[in-house]
Amino acid sequence: MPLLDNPVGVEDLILLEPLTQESLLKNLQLRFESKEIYTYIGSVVVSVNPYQQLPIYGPEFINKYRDCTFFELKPHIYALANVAYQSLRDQDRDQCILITGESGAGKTEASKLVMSYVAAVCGKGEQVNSVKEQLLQSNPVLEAFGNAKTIRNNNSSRFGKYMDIEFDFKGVPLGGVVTNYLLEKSRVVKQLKGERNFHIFHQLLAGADTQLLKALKLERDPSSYAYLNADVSEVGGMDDASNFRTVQNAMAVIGFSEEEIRQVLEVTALVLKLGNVELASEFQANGVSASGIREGPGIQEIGELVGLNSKELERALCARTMETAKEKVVTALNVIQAQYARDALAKNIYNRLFNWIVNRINESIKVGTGEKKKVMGVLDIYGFEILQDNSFEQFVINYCNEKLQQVFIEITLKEEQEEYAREGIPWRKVDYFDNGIICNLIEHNQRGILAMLDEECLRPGVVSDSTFLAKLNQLFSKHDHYESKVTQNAQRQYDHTMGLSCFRISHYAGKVTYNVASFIDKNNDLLFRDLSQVMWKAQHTLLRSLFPEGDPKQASLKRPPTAGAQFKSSVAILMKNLYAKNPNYIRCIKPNENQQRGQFSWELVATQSQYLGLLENVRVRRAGYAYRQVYGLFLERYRMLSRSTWPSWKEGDRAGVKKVLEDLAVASEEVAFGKTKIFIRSPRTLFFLEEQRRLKIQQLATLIQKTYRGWR
Ligand code: AD9
Ligand code: MG
Repeated sequence: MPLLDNPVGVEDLILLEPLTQESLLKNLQLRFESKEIYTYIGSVVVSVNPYQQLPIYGPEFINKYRDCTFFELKPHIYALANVAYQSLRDQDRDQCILITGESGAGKTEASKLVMSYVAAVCGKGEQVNSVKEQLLQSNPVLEAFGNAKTIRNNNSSRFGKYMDIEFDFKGVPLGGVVTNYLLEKSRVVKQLKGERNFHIFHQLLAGADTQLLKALKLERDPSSYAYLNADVSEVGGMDDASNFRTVQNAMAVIGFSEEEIRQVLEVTALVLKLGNVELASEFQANGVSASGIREGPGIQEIGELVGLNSKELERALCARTMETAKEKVVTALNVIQAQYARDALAKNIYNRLFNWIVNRINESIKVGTGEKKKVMGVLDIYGFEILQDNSFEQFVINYCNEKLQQVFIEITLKEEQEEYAREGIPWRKVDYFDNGIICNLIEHNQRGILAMLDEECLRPGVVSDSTFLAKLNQLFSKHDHYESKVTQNAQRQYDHTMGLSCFRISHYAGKVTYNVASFIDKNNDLLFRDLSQVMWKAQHTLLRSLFPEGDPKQASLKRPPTAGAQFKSSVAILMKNLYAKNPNYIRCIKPNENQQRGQFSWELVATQSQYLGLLENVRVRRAGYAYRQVYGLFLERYRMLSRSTWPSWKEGDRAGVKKVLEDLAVASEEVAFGKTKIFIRSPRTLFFLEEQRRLKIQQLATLIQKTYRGWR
């Protein structure tokens, strides 16, 4: 029977016959329509967002999965979490769980399922429970400050997150470390139509009692604030007021003091109030256009809220001091420049506040350095993005995805093939695309796009986005993965979709056209020194601590690293971290653009399947063997299963393994004998061996007990 005649499709895409993009999608569709949202590719879990609560989670299911091996029950994230946790605990192998997919595909929900599974099965006791609680409660806090309603997802994470959960040698959790990547800070000052600012602003206005609002000098109505989109203050199914209480409570559980919580809210209120600071044009006597703050209570209230001198703030918003070795020159800013400075300040304060919150959480959950730890990393990071207009943010996000694809390729594909070659096992060659060339195009230390961007940002003289583009065009005119209008024209290609200010990269997942407008500015990410100095002078412990460079004693003229350089180095650290661990993959898919249950859009899923490389993943897994072990260890573990090899065997490990497998009647096509290792094709055979071993041990234990009783 063709497997697709099965009304719920196959549970493991490795079993798909025939294997095509079409049959793969059809299988996912069949399963989705039967509410079977999880499907395996070997040990990889593919998850299709159901957009409805399915009765497959919670303690009862956790208990079922914790007692079973991977392929015994239906595919589930719990099964993956179980394998990862057990292998960490019993085999001492650090694990990482990589969750990828596009916005709204279910990554964050998947990461929470993994965390809650692990929390449920690892260790007991009051102290352990308090560690678990702190780890779990970091989610609502990070989501309040880092998530927002977007057109694509009502609870969209606007930052990347990697969390290491750390355990002792028995697998009991000790604590963890959160690393955050690139918060989308432009959202603080502007959102697309139909989108909202970060949840916390709305939660605060809806949930704070009158007294708190008054203390923060805020109005309850979101439409009072220029930084909030008045048309979508509420989101269906989301209770901002009750979430506000959850967040406050979570902060307390994590260990934020009352004072710290109050200060965090004051800084949040400050950002909102900054948005309402109106700037107006003024003309100076010499005809230079300058700006000033329009009269109103706002600036005064800001001063009182965070202990700032409002006159100094006005001066810093409306003028810039240039310092040279010899003198200080103050230039007036026109109203556009002053508005830009105000928004830059608001974005900077919020971004730094977010980083501070992450650090504060880490202070509470971090583990002392002395102990030996086992680690499980969970990565919930933005998937590959192709938007209508792609800018610097998409460029770095897609760069990160190239790097993740590289980890995947190197670990899953390259290592497999190389090992088979080493072991002399026949291998049907699977062609795959090695994306190292694209990673290099972006990240090469001297000649990569990021290096070119930095060079342009630091170069004296007139620098602009177009000089940056010109540089790229010159350097990469012959690169297979780079195109622009200039390189196209040189090759007499006339492509009307390519703008003059754009370049295009052929990523592993598809071509993306980036517009260079504001690349320089976003990469520079500079805040005028006047502003950081005023912030540092605030009589507010938290706000002041966010701007250490404002301290005149600290002020060195050294430039902080650019946004691109920072991102590149944090990606490098992440990669190093991932390479040191055993990877487990969850590939998330969004079934439709409407956040609706039951709708499966074929085209949309097809594109995501391509970005996630699902078909290639199945092909490699099918060509390969799921399990391998050196002969000696394998024989040691299973020789008790054959009378020929138990209790003693003297004819060599390889021959012994052969004997055990023959005696257990394991089909010959299921195994391959390498130079040093035995290879087993399907995990099911391994489970069969494990089960036989378990029964044997039980038998032996009973026998020993009986004998012992007999002695007594
Ligand atoms: V984004 O890149 O942060 O914008 P994610 O994280 O991939 O995105 P998220 O996990 O937030 O998506 O899922 C989006 C919404 O889908 C959730 O708010 C839920 O309403 C819904 N969802 C996701 N997974 C499940 C699930 N397993 N069961 C039920 C789900 N609903
Ligand atoms: Mg998310």
